[in-house]
Amino acid sequence: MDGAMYREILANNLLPSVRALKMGRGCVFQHDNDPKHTARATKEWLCKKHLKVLEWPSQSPDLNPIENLWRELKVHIAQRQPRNLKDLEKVMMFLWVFIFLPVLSAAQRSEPMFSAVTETMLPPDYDNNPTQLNYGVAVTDVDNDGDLEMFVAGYNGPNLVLKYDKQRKRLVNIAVDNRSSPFYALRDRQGNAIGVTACDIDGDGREEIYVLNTNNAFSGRATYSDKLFKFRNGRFEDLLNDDINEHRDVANRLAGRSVACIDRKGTGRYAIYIANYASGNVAPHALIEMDEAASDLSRGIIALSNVAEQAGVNKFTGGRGVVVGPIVSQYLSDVFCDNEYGPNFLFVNNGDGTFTDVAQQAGVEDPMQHGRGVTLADFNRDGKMDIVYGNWNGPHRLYLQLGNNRKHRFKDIASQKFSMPSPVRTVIAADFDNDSELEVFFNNIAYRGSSSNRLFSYAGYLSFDMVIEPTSKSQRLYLYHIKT
Ligand SMILES: [Ca+2]
Ligand SMILES: [Ca+2]
Ligand SMILES: [Ca+2]
Ligand SMILES: [Ca+2]
Repeated sequence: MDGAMYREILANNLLPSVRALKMGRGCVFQHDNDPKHTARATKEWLCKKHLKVLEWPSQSPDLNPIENLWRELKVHIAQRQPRNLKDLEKVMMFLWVFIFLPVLSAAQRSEPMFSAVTETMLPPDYDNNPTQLNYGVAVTDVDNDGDLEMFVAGYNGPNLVLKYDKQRKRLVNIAVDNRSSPFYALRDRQGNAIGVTACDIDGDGREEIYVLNTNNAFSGRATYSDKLFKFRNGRFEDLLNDDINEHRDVANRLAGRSVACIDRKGTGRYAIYIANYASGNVAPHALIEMDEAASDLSRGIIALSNVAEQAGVNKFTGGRGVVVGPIVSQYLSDVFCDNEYGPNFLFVNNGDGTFTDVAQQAGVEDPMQHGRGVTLADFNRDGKMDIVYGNWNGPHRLYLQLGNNRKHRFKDIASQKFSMPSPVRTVIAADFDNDSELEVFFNNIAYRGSSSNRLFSYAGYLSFDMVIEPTSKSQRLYLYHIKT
């Protein structure tokens, strides 16, 4: 091709394109410093047609990414040496489908999905992001201003309440170390919290906060009670510490691992499900809720009861994970627990707030494995809730629900890669990248060496994983922003 031919191409294609696309006089034309582009005749022609040209640095490499693809194409075609036009077409089609499409989609995926924003949004410091072990988070409107905060369960330090400060564009801890703060009680340094959940237990429209404490006991009896915080008298106070509840001996002084809220009767008043870790016949699973008959809301008296026995969930096991939702029920909530040293529970709501364990019939007992993080989602969008959880250094599970209303059945469809054992803790299912397919995030901990977190896509099948970042023993909170 020479300059004249190039100008002919521009005349036949560029001007009609500018007109067809209604780009007008503001448009800027881009080409590189190839001699036929920079020839005086070409420059004059572009000037005469009033076309602005993007200035291009001399000796600069091609900046248009498509050029890389053209180069690859040339190399591959040269290797295959097509002898005629039909041959060339065949080679091009082959290259496009088997070489370039996979490369392009891989290139899109290799672009990190997350960016770290800890340094700007939650810089480590003593008050807001202290160096400590944190063991869980609940999202709730702690200060009742209509925006959500993050309540972080501090294990060897205070609990934190992280609120987004719009002026400073960062998260700040509003549970400050000051006795006059309405949030002071929430810090509860001595609790060694290992879990937290928030829901409205008395039906007044504001959520209470339940903190599961260990005080260094990991099975059986604990020396320090859990706390159930309600905003009352201008500050958060522990309901379990009220005289009436002390007399009823309702406080959970047992070692547990997970908590969840459940509106077991569909009344809008929630109960707290506590997955305790039994030692022999001490510490069955517990279910704490307001005893309406014994309470007097107008006088601020909230009597609590442990109703686990009457609800049929007071089982002894190594409780680890618990998740609540309409798993097999239409509207009411069921409960799934993945346990350690024992079969899992799938408590189906009998319709009256009592439960029957159907884990064995449903095929989700998994009795030889030790469950950890668990979550619910409808992965295949068939309207039936599916269950995904991690087993400690054992195969991870993705149970798709198959059964009908009369017979509950689940099938583990985890691929080899997905199920690969790891020292897993938390499992999250969400559409992280907004492509309307769910991803599953496995948070692994450093255990006898480092271990990467993993993120799996669910696109009809589970196949590729993506290393986010190896985690070491956590020392402060890290915050990631999902790129959009
Ligand atoms: Ca708030
Ligand atoms: Ca409430
Ligand atoms: Ca499903
Ligand atoms: Ca997605």
